[in-house]
Amino acid sequence: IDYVDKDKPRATNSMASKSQEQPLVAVVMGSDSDLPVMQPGIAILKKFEIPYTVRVTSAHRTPAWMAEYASAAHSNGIKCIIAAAGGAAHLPGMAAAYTHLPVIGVPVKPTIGDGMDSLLSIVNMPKGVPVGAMSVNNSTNAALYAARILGVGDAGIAKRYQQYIQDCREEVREKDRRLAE
Ligand code: RP5
Repeated sequence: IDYVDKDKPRATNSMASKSQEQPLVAVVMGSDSDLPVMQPGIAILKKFEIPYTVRVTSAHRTPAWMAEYASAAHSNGIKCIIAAAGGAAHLPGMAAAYTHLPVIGVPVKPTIGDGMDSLLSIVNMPKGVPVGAMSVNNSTNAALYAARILGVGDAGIAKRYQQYIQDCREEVREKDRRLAE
């Protein structure tokens, strides 16, 4: 069976600059049109030196492929899934239904509306199938949350996160100092 959606090409490695090592985070998207929203999060994964992969696994257009990918994620070495989708954003919830791995949802703002439909589609899960839900288009926080999860068992990632916190604090203090001048 060919699970690849021929009308919607997968995000290629060159588009997403896939890391070379065994991926620990899978960034899955409902469409390659979600990729621009996910780029800030991908930049965070790179900054924290977290190996990742980026794939298009649509819950609606390629349901069998989506199920296959989420089902195999754990045995393929993935530790955490970041799932982005817009509109009727079922991908994070469906991915969570097929894996016990933590799934972090990123609601993508659709072309129509403000993204509340995407947010509610992700956050309003039935009891028993938890999905972490970030704010609309906030792939940065999704990646940071993935780093927090992975940092529990990886001293290097934890250390880089602590440095990130320090850098953020210093950045804000610097802004404050400039305003006070
Ligand atoms: C969702 O539909 C995708 O996650 C995307 O946000 C939205 C629109 O997809 P395209 O029509 O741009 O492929 O499934």
